[in-house]
Amino acid sequence: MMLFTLLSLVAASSWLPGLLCAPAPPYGEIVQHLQTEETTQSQETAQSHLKCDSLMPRREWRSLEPEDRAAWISAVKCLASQRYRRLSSHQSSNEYSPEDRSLYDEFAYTHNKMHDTAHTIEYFLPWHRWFLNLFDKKLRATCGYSGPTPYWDWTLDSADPFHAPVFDGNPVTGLGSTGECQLKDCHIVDGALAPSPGSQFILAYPIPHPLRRNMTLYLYGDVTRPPLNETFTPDRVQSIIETSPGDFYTFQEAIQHSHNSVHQLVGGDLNEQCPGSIPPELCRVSYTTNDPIFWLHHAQMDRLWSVWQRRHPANFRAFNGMPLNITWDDYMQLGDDIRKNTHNYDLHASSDFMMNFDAMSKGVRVRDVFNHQIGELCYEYV
Ligand SMILES: [Cu+2]
Repeated sequence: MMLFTLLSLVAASSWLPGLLCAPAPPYGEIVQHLQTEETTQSQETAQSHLKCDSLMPRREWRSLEPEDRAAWISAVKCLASQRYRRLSSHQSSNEYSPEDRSLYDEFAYTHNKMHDTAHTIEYFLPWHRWFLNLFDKKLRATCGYSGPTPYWDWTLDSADPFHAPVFDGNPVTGLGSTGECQLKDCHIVDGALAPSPGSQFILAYPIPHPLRRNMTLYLYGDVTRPPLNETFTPDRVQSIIETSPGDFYTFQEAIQHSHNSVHQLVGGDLNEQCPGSIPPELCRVSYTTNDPIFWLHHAQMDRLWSVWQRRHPANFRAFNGMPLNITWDDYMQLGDDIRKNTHNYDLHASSDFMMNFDAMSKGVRVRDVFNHQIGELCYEYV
């Protein structure tokens, strides 16, 4: 799939004169991807046979019984204990060390392989919705887990994220707190994922190592910056949900800022901070999924998309790669921003786009994940 960035269009000198004279400006292209009522109805009809027998409840981490927390953690550790040598259609010989891979590492591998699709801004939420579903299916099929992955509602912890229940140090039910950065290269030292006799949670990428965290309120430790938790307060997130009805792009871009702050606040693997023992050039791969917090964090992102989808009738099937209400004058003014953020703009963003999951899954169209209560998804947020 070729992704046309707006920059490539703007930069194409042969295209510009045509643009300026054309009867239909790019604005026409921008709006053509809006979902119409007609397509919505036909899609609903086509998908009516995909009704779920029941919906699996996806719950907030702190509301789980201790045995349910322990069950999820132990299923994750089970995946990490299964040795696995992948068969990929995108096999590459030297990006990762071939040894010591687990089924859990397979998710880091796929996330890295598909990084551009998954993180080109318009496909971010739909791609991760299916990716999380693949992870849940693997937990159930391989490790005897019965539910969907829970979510971490970080808005509830924005005032004091360091003491969030997800960072509990209980050796069976806790995901552990921040790492020991003075003596142990930020390896976590408490909770069920810390190295202990008879229990190792070792990640393969970028080199084999125990889970690392380096929690901070300030990006790069720079106290002159605004604290990271300002971006995910309940008020901030609520206002993101309330604004821009029908405009998926604007919603997703805003919520992605909150999302980024959580990665940065937790640090270590979740923020792809390179292990101290290797040169930075060996870290030019994505391994953020190493920290199991990733899955709870992305379940929360998925939940917020679901809340937004249900907040306004225009939201449920909304999908676009540019703000909807852009005028021709606005478009012409966007020039400088576009030059700075080329990857964020895609005039051809479409809910027909087939998202790729490497060897892990068939391709999935964006519009096929709009409704997580039908088809192969079948979960609800409670
Ligand atoms: Cu991702």
